[in-house]
Amino acid sequence: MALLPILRFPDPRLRTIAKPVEAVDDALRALIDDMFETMYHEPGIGLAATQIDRHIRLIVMDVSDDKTNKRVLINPEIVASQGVQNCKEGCLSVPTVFAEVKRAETVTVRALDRDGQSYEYTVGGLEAVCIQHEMDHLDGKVFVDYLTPLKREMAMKKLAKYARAEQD
Ligand code: GNR
Ligand code: NI
Repeated sequence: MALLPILRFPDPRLRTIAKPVEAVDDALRALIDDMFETMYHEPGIGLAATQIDRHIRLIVMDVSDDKTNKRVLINPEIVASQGVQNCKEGCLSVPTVFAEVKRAETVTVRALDRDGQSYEYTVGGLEAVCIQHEMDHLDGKVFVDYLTPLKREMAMKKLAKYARAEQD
């Protein structure tokens, strides 16, 4: 197991469109384990492969606070969505910045699990937000893209200040 470095916005590699996973094998499962370890360590509720500079359609998630809701989504597709919700989002690639984003209230997602089996489920609330946030990463999108130019500018400044403070 290993902790993986997380790309930081505005790293251009976060703009990469991820390619479908071709084989769900032991090498992929080792990567999944490392992604869970990294996500729990941060801590975060989700992590897309894009964020660790692996440009394949792979997401790990756990919105519980006791590690009881582990989810692996390989080649995920949103097959239905309903309603609207606003949620204050954060991102491990954009530390210290939190902002409201409008998302679907519930989503039905189809994906492969860590054994390569297809499954489908419908969720709402924070888990639905997280799925949409992570799937955006796979398409090269970051939640700050949805902010108004002014809020985005403020986010960029806060991030730059944080990066400087980290260096000293
Ligand atoms: O840890 C995370 N928390 C979070 C909170 C609200 C909405 C989305 C998220 S996802 C984020 C982890 C992350 O950056 N995933 O890409
Ligand atoms: Ni994120």
